Amino acid sequence: MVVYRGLPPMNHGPSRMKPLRNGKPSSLLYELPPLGMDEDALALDIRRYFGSFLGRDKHCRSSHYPYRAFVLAVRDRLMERYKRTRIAYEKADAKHAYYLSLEFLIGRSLGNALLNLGLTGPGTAAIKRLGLDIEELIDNEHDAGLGNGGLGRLAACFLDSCATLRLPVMGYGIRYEYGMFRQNIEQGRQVEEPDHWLRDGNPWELERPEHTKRVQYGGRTEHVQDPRGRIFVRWVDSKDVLAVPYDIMVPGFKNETVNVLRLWSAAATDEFDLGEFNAGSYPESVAAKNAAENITMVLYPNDASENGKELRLRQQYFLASASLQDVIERWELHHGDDFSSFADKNCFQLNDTHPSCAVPELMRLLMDEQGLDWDEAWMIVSSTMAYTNHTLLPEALEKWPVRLFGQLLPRLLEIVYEINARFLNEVSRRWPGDNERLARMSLIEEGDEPQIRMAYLAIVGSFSVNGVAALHSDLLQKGLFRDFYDLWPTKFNNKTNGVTQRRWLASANPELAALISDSIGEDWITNLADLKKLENFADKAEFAKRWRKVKRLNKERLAELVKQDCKVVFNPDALFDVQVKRIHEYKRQLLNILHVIHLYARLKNGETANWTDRCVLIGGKAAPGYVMAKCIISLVCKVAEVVNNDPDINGRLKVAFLPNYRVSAMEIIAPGTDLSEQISTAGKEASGTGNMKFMMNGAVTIGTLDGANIEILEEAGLDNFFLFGLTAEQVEAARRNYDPDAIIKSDPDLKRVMTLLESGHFNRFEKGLFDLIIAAIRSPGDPWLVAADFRSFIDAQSKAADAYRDQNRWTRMSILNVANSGKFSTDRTMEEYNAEIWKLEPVTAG
Ligand code: 26Q
Repeated sequence: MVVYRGLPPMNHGPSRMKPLRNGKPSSLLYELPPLGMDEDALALDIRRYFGSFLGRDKHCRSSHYPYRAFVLAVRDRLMERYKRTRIAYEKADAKHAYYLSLEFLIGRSLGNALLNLGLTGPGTAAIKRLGLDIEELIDNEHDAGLGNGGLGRLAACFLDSCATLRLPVMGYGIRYEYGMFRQNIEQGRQVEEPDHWLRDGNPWELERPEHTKRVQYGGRTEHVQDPRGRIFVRWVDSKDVLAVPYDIMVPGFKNETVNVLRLWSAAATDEFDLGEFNAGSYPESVAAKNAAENITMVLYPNDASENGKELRLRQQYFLASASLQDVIERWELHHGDDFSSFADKNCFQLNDTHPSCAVPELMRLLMDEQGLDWDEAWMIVSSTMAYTNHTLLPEALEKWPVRLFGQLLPRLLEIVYEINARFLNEVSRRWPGDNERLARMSLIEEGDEPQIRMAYLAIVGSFSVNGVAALHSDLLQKGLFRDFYDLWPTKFNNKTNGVTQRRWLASANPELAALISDSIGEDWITNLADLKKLENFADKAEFAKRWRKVKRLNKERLAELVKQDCKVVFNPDALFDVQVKRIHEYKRQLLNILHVIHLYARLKNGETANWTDRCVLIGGKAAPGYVMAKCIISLVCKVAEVVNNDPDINGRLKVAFLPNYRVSAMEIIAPGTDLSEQISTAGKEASGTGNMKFMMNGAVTIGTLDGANIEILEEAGLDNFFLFGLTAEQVEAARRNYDPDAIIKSDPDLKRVMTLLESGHFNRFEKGLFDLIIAAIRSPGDPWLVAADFRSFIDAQSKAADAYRDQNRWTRMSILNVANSGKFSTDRTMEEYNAEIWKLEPVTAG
């Protein structure tokens, strides 16, 4: 087979390094005795790293260097396991899955690495012996905020579970220089500050310049014939960018497995600069270099697609192309140009449509670079790609203007057109003459500005399409993707999300974890369903007492955070009522704050019979351009200011907006929460995963029948869940003749809330500040039906307050929530992905 390789060789990093004369490293270089896993060995390594590698001494006053030294000692232990794992995978000739995601919201790594390596005890002791405090060191780590929210955090939990299940799964993502922005609150307004998380270096990553890839942009295609008459396509005159990989190791729980997350960073090519330089424009060449490196500069901070931004498309293609080239490079190492078993050994999971350029890109690589014909290539692509959808909001579906796509990725556009032509052929064979259906299903949406529908591209290119909770998957099949479900019903499936109990219970809530393990053993750490055994303890007074004590401690910890970051004092005896997540109208933080205003009005009116003291915490970031979301943050802040400073309220109600909500904050928040707010308009939240973290930590949910709440309710039972609101079906019906003004008139409580809000009581010095919000609530077109669910929300809240006053009853509910949270482990989720989509064999490493 003739293989065309049109690209000049790379001149980056390793190519400048001198090769070994006989081409092989001495085995003495890489075969090492295993590192000690005890306190002594760790303490010695930490001292050596601190004094020798980092060159610090007694004058070092910062806890940063001891932290660094500790991380390096831990990383060595990850590294040796990573190598053994790789050898085991190679030996087993294991099939691999690749999780392609524009986001991995990792948070901090130290605590998790210690836990999974079984080093928490020895590490804590070693640090103590060196006269330091482990919590203080852990606090030095800047969150790796390479994600917006749910979708990014899910990717991180998935990697933890895959490593724990010994599955050969590798993550591929982008190493953004700037992660999710830091949120400051100034005068009740969100102010964004860039998150330069790599400023102090990232001791967890390892640069791998020898695996650098070249990614093409722009230029044009040439269709040329080889001597045997075969047509080949060359992508020429492109402006290329290098993708340099950085690896982060992902340990499984005490199983000797270490998988890897490979993050790509953009770098300019050398010839690029030289060309410009020889033409006499040195500054332009340096500027061009900058433009190339801009590709991985910053994470887009919106968690609903912001359409049409060229840089975003560059990022998406950058990830897809570099990752696929990387997999193919490894394939060629063992199989040369024989791709006949490629599909048996590889599987790509697309985390939403963001990496869906992978579909046409793999076609291109197989045809243009490897010389396969269309049918061979399509067979491989359509049996290795799987797509996960994470949203039901039609406005959040990604589309790219054909014009932009063609300018940036001319070869990919040709391939997309060909995929579409063949696909529409299939549709018209199935439904002859149904032109409306053809237009509906086409990968190209026609109009003034024709657009590529990326979700459709992903569906057509994949053998599996899944939603992330039962209701969500159901609604995808009945609604958004109905035509595709009619065509290929067996492609569609559900994989209900989860979270990793290692981070979200064992590590975030060590006291509760210890109490649980004390009662039912430690199996739950890798088999969460085991928590069911806690049901036997729900009515044991002694156990309940210990449970309450742990919750109390965690509430004190949370109160400390709130005091530090919000300057508001929370009383740990009060009901801690928490809603933390991205700020979105569909998530209805607004409904939450209306309830707060209702409570405030009650107190002001002396309606304090059966009162329950309550502390309400709301946190989350708004996309910088999302005006309404920012307005909602302001409302929370202003209501907090009024309520907290009103002497009539006297501490019986407290409200705080927590700035800069992030993974490491949730690790303190979830354990200290009593009531978990999951109050989205039914049919809008695909799954939710915060809901699971709260449940696992003994919070009771107040929620709608939306996303995974439905499954949480199924597991916990109606007695242990505060249910309210319209169902997804009722929401659709209610929209048709929705009259919020009538609802407000007929409900005295809602009327009173609206009167307070409209009187300007919360914005006395900024008239009109909340007009947008008031108009939204009163609009017959309000898609989120805030007024419609107000009454049932208030009633459910009042039931929650009553339940909390009976501390025995509440503790029982809390225990039963944890006992029934077993389903919501990503271990279960990953087992389902593997059994039904990836079909990998677990491999024992070490
Ligand atoms: C797309 C294009 C351009 C710019 C940004 C984006 C973009 C980025 C992030 C679009 C969407 C996201 C993130 C979506 C997300 O986090 N969805 C959540 O996924 C969770 C995990 O499945 C679910 O639990 C949540 O219900 C869902 O909202």
